[in-house]
Amino acid sequence: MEKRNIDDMTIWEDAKKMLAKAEKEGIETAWDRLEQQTPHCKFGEQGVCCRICVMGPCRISKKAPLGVCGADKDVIVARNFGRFVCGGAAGHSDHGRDCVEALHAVATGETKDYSIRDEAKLFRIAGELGFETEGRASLDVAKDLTDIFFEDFGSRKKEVSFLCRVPEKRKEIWKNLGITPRGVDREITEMMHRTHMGCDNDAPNTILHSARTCLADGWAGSMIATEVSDILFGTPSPRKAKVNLGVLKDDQVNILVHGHNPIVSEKILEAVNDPELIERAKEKGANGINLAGLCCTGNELMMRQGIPMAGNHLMTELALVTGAVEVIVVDYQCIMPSLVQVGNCFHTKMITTADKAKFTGAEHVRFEMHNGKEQARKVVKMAIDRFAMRDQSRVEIPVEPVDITTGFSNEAIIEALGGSLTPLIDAIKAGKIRGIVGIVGCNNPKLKHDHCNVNLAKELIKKDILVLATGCVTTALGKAELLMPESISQAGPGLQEICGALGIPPVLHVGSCVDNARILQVCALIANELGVDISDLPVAASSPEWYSEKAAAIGTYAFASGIYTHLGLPPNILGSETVTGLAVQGLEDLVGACFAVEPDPFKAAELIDARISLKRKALGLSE
Ligand code: SF4
Ligand code: MSK
Repeated sequence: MEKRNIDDMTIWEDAKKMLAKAEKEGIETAWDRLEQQTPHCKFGEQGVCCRICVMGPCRISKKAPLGVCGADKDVIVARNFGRFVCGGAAGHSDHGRDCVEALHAVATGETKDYSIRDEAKLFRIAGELGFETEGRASLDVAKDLTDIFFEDFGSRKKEVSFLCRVPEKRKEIWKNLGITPRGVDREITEMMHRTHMGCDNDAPNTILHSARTCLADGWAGSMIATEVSDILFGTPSPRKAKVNLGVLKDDQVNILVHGHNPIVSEKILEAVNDPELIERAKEKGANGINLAGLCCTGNELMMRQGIPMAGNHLMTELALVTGAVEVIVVDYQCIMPSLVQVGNCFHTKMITTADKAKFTGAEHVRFEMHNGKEQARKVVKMAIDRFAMRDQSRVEIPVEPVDITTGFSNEAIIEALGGSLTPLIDAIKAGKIRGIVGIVGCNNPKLKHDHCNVNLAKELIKKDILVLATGCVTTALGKAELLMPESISQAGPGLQEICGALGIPPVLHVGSCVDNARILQVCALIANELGVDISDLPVAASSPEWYSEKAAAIGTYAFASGIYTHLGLPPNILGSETVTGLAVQGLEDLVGACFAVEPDPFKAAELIDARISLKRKALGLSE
């Protein structure tokens, strides 16, 4: 691969300045390593390399069309895709289980470090799942709720609990196809079983179970993660925050939190506000302690507490290149191992907190339910002590931060609408809001950083399409100032009128990766209100710059739920016409939606727009 010009690598000023600094100081980044890895292995890219037994590895070509066992390219591609999305479903869902364990520890008195911050939501969800709450103590209800959620991970149920939210028509489709999600661990285990040598050797059958596994993620693992996080840490409501590398402070102790689960970062937040620790920082010559987020841990803290966001996936290394970060505290998922090395180029210490996500070279401070507060104080003290090691002459904070609005949980959206979704549905019917699109996911150095994320959102709002953002897309859209009410001037006239009247931006930040479950729920609520299926709605999903197994799992549960899903890059399935055909067309006949792949954000906007027009017409709605 030819060396790329910095201007072709990213659209952001802060990223460009830090890339230039990294180059000058000889610090390697993901872009450099991509160059070293390019061209990628064609067999891997096409998905036709099989490594699941030691008669192989086998790679399929014209000369060798079958693996040693006789598996063809369709079987191998389907198995690889199944295991790929299974990894993503496992990631989200194991995060969900950690949240349930935290709530259980609170309910049983095992910990006093955490508590229930949104009791009303606890009771509301308990009621929704059909058990008695009248006159009961909240800890009692929480204990029962966790028992139900633990069962959602197991194999004793015929369907996961939140299927009560799914429109009847959709449930019928899943039942007829045999893909109703039963239990998170059950579907994940079965996916691994099916893809063992000598089991599921029928590509469409394997793909259908991939859908079932991901539905267990979307409607159980992720949904449970979101709802329990709200119960424990509070349901997000609109608030202001700041974004980009300018949120770092050159005169303060800077602590970054990175990963996905708020269980660690919420305790770090408490510790940085501890007057005793602030005093200690001042004694060491700092003007205070500054906490900022990265990726989805950043989203969780920003949504609920307004903590500033330093950057998204491709900004994580560059945040350390500022030279201003004392410690980076991580939980799990999307954390590049290279952060240890980049940190070592400065005084920055990486601290891991979860036994399931240790990094060689990082310091491990194990967070458990009973010691969250104590461990957080320890981490903050370590950061303060490192402030003296900072070489101020190497510090460069490249830009001023940008304002954003965050906190649009479903509850907050309904409140902004005056108590129900009716005004939103009326606006959709009247064509003022022509449709809704969730833009979600990551960055990928194969694509110009945030170019697709930002331009797709801009194009869609111009077409009167409301955008809901989660994950790393949020930071991109925040930096582009699309998350401020003032950005309605960039929206079409209908969206301008509605968002203007409500005082909300045309792009709403609804959360982190697991919070895509909030989007599923909104779609289900609208479909139920209209008495139709989710696949009948003028809605779509998009992950323009995705990279991860989790993003593929999200895309898969989105289309299996009936939501047309755009991807900026294809998954590694192109080696099988059967699997590719299913993904981009065949599944449409089965589940009423499919994937569309288009790297150009302007063309992608046209595709999504055409889909929304089609759905509006079918519902008898005017344009
Ligand atoms: Fe090769 Fe079949 Fe083994 Fe895969 S399962 S490595 S195709 S022999
Ligand atoms: S962190 S999965 S890079 S959105 Fe959720 Fe960002 Fe994608 Fe990770």
